[in-house]
Amino acid sequence: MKNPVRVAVTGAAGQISYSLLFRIASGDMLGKDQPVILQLLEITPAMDALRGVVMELEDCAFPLLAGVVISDKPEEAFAQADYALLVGARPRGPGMERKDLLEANAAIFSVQGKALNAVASRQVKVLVVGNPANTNALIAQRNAPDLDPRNFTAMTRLDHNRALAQLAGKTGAATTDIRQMIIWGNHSATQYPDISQATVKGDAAAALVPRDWYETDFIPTVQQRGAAIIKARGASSAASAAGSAIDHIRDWALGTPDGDWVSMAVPSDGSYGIEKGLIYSFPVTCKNGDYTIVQGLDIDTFSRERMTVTERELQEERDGVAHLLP
Ligand code: NAX
Repeated sequence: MKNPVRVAVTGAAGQISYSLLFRIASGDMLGKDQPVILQLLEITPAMDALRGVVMELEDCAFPLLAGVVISDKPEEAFAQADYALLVGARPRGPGMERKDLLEANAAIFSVQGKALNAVASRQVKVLVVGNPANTNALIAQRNAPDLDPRNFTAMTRLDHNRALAQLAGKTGAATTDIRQMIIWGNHSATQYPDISQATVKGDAAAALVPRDWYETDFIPTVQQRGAAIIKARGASSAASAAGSAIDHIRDWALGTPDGDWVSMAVPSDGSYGIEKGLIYSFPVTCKNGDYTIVQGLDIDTFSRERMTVTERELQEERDGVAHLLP
């Protein structure tokens, strides 16, 4: 058996974590031969609820769960962490402006970035799920100058999976028949779900569906799926968000399949003309625990316009918290 790895999860008493923790502990994320130690962070008022979650984790008697640590102090929860899933965030409260939300989260993610910098493994892989995820990841990254900036990522895998499901439904295919889906940009309603490179059973997806469906149905449905789930369920996506976080870390750690790629929001290196440094969702392949942005794709005018809209939104979010970035 391998040595256990340390997986820190924030917002551990929340609804996404209620699905996520059990799947990590069962081996869905890092493999059925990889023991894990869960290091769970919550705010002080949620520590009792978190103790209840830990009781349930114990009661599952997961063979791979080598330990559980709980804390309301980031320096304890992130100590020597190999993976950090930053799920907890401040939700938008009544009367809160977008700017207030950005600032409240900037405060949380700057503290957590500093703590990761101080105590996490030097190779820690960070996934930010808590919204606004891309900008929260940027804030954490900037506050962790001693860690590899490339190891700070944000989640657009849920959007990627939603796009696969919509295209599969329309073409009568299975999601596993589809390759090379892309989500560009921000995890928000400006994201650009792009099927121009996608194939379904080897055929170009764009030739299989009406252009009008793609532009006026597929794109807005994927962009607005989170809101549709809140409307139907009375609560935001949780199990699907947890599943996508599992997919994101699993593929980053263990690799993407040959001939396919996934979408991850990662620090832009200037690829496709996207401003360097923004945490922007690109198509990436993963191998040996590292990711590479897919290069050389043709970008037509339709795509370029949408890629720029979501880039601008990320620039605005960043400029809104610029005074809090070191
Ligand atoms: P919940 O409100 O159920 O849980 C969040 C938990 O985080 C709470 O238990 C809270 O006490 C805790 N928390 C708040 N501040 C914290 C801090 N400073 N340190 C540690 N814990 C803290 O929300 P949930 O439904 O689990 O969603 C969590 C986040 O994921 C939200 O920001 C949500 O908007 C975001 N989402 C992101 C998605 C993505 O694709 N990137 C999709 C799903 C989800 O909407």
